[in-house]
Amino acid sequence: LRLERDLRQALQRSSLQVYYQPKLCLRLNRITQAEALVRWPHPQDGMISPGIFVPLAEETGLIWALGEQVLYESCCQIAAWCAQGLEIKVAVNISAHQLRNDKLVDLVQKILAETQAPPHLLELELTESCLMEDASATRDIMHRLRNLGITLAIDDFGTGYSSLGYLQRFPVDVLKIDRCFLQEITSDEQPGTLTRAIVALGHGLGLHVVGEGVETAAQIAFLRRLHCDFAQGYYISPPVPATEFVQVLQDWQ
Ligand code: G
Ligand code: G
Ligand code: MN
Ligand code: NA
Repeated sequence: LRLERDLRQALQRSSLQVYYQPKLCLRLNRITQAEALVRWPHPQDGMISPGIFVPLAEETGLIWALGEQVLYESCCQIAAWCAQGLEIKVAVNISAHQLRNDKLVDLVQKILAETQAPPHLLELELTESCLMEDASATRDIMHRLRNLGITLAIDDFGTGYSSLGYLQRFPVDVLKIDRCFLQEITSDEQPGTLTRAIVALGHGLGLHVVGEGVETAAQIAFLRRLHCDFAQGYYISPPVPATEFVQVLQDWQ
């Protein structure tokens, strides 16, 4: 209850922060994208993880305000990087609660217009569970979002309980392989059968594929051999504040 009150206050004061985790383009060997990850610097409890307060925000209806602030902040950052001559595509996490509301399309359109962020530099990350409920309404919202010029990714791919059929029914551009699949790759001898299969599946459908949770050189080498498109994880960089992002970008150049 205290946490809910504090979160409400943090949203009123716009005190949530957005960190950016780089994604390495494996073809160019450069950082060209990032995932926006919200952070809450709590006055007493220190930095609180979204793993704790995003579910709270979903239960209390605060997720709409939270999502709006993260989208706005991310689009401002896209525009700020563009002004510095940096084209960084930013992916924002969207929860099922937000996708269910068809005001999401208007919100994204309004924020793109206000911030002047180029739509092709914004991606939304949806989880498989987003696609389970009310398929036709969700598909309609996804088509309208894509008509704004943005792209859509499926996050944590392979951990949902969905049938694979939805990949052909919903308009998606990117698959993000859940980090549990890469964890089994501990040396070059390891098979990584599921990772290999997911990359082939994604490419077969004409999608880009992102390997998540890359923590070792062996894992990134494995993704390169599979011609996976992007790698994301602590081996490349943890999520960092925008002020540190350009340094990480240069370190990888
Ligand atoms: O950053 P971290 O690994 O602690 O994130 C934990 C979870 O919180 C992840 O599943 C991530 O997708 C989710 N998350 C992070 N930022 C946001 C956000 O802005 N909106 C939503 N809906 N989820 C987020
Ligand atoms: O569910 P989602 O994929 O949005 O979650 C992203 C979360 O994964 C972020 O909160 C981030 O802190 C975490 N993360 C990012 N890279 C790594 C990694 O290499 N290993 C692990 N264990 N977690 C990671
Ligand atoms: Mn994500
Ligand atoms: Na993920």
